[in-house]
Amino acid sequence: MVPVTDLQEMYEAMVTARHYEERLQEEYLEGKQPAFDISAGPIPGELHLAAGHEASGAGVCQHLRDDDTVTAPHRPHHIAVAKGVDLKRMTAEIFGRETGLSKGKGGHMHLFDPDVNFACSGIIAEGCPPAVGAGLAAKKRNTDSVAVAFLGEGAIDQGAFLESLNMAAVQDLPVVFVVEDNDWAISMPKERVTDVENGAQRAGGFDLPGTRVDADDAVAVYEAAREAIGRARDRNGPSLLEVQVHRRMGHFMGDPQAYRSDEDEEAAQQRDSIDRLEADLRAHGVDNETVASLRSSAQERVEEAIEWAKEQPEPEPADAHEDVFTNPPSGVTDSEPNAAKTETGGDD
Ligand SMILES: Cc1ncc(C[n+]2csc(CCOP(=O)(O)OP(=O)(O)O)c2C)c(N)n1
Ligand SMILES: [Mg+2]
Repeated sequence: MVPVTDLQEMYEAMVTARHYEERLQEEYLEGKQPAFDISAGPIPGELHLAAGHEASGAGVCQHLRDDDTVTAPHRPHHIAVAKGVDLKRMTAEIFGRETGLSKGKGGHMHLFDPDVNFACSGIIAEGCPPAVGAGLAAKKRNTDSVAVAFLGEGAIDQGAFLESLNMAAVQDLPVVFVVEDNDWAISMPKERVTDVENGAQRAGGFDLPGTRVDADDAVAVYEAAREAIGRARDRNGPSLLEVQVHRRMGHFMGDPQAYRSDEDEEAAQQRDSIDRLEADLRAHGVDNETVASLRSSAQERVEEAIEWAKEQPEPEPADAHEDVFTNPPSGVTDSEPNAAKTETGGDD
């Protein structure tokens, strides 16, 4: 049995994430055309959208508390929304504003919200070792909190992931690894780089349980995640859950997807877990009015966050070298913030 309130909360998280990204797209494209200038407009830099992944974030995070840790990859918005990351400060971060979660220095791939123990990174599989660390901390502190590491199927051959699975298994840690399989790693189809069709099989090599579900059915994701997270919370060890999601868009905004057939893209767009969950809600007796109000309150929240973020101040250039691990290169002073470019020949 799935409590209908859980279904409603998942639906709310999913429509919030979808609408949020639709609005981000509009904001992102401002000023970038006609020749795509990635550094122009209110959201400079890359933007990876997760349309078609929403059921994975919502179905998993529905079982999590604020004190549980989540690490996410470079496509993080649907997971951040479902984990309860502060939407206003997240948006300010994406817009590079001073009141953003990381004072506007991280951008959309580097969102950190210690209030709900959420972090993400643009480095593939990077979230796995910190999730294992959080699981180890929970074990040592003897709490019942858990850690979840989300990653893409393109990361399942990475050492960081495999070593993390091993460490979690050997130490019997409360960690769940959630692989979002959208069949693509940028332009690379999964079958060209990975020997297994079902990534959950990776768990077998570490004597851990592995399950695969399809995100078309958000309720199935919810149920599989309930088992995996319950197992971790009850201190019965780690596990791996692979969720088949669908990449409805390009790898990043502006990706012409010349490598992908129209049929593949259309097939992804036709499979929408949000529509299916809406039908599930109705089957559970939720009326049209309630569904409409969940949608409109999600839209209002998104609008408020975007409006608030756009009014926030830009960071001071002089603060660029604060909150970083290394000192500025020699010769760079607060009064000469661009000197590093001259010295290193670039800003990579
Ligand atoms: C360690 C590392 N190697 C390579 C990259 C470049 N890169 C960025 S996204 C990506 C593909 C990721 O594919 P997947 O894990 O399937 O996630 P998806 O983008 O499909 O959600 C790669 C290779 C990186 N960011 N980090
Ligand atoms: Mg992928």
